[in-house]
Amino acid sequence: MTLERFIHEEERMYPRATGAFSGLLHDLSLAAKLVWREVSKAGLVNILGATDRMNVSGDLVKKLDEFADETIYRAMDHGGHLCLMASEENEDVLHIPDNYPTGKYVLLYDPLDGSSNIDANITIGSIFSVFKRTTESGKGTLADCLQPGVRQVAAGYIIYGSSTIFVYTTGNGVHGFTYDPTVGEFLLSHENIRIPKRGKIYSVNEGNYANWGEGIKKYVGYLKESDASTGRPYSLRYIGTMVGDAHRTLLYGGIFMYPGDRKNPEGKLRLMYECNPLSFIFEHAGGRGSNGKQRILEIQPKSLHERTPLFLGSEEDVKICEEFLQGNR
Ligand code: AFP
Repeated sequence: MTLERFIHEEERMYPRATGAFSGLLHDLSLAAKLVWREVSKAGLVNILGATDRMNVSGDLVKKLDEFADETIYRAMDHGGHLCLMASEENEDVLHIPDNYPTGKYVLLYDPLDGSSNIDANITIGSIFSVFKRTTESGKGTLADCLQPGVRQVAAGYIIYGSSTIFVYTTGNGVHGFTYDPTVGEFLLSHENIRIPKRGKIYSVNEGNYANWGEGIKKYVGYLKESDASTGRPYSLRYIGTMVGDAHRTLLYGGIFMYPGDRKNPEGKLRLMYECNPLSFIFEHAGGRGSNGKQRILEIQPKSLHERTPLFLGSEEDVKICEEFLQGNR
């Protein structure tokens, strides 16, 4: 079962579908293949290394980030399905060129997540989030983007790891497709992914411990205590690429966290480009995404690049974490 066929079979469940949504997913899968092609040969061509430009988050932009950013934009700009895009690499919204038609969807994407891992040949990924526009017609506006995550109509990521996997949901289960370069297609490999109710792995940058609040310190202490009945002590795994850490958490269960701390009260991860799409996927796989106080998907965004603390994973693990954060344990 190829990704293409799967998308078309899903479309048949909606007799009134215009095909726009399927077209959009098709364009995204093409963008994923193009990015995969460059990522997989990054060590061979002179594409590794930094450019001299800083992005809006103040990080040094890598050449591969620029390539992925442009590739996704150009794969998506002319299909007539989108009225607007926004990328983690660009401060403002990205309009559809005047010579192309606009459509009813909005795309937000993180073109290359985990870019500081590129030069070490460690797993990286791309993340996307799709909304229906809220404005009636014409060019989209910022308001079309600033919708709470619960209104997403699709979300997904592509993980460029030991193999390349396209994981997405439109609300009918979470499905994963592994890229087979010999046929040039993503093939269904992980149908209807369900995250275990509780896991045995936690994932967090513990180097920030000194700046954490009491709740998160206590929770991580709890995970390290020995108690066979709850699978503790948990193992620690941390890649530093959210897509990689989240993908492992989705398959094996447990919890991935990027808490706020004294230096960065809102943490590091971006609500629109990282936390919303991953929370949408996790919820549709039976998991939970929280900022410690509130469901991530219910946060009303105020700006494109805002950040939020994130606790993402198995339902029971995230609930216990919330209890510690709220001082109830
Ligand atoms: P980069 O794209 O700058 O490597 O950042 C990756 C990321 O946004 C996310 O993918 C990781 O989970 C997180 O940052 C890692 O951040 P720390 O290096 O602070 O642990």
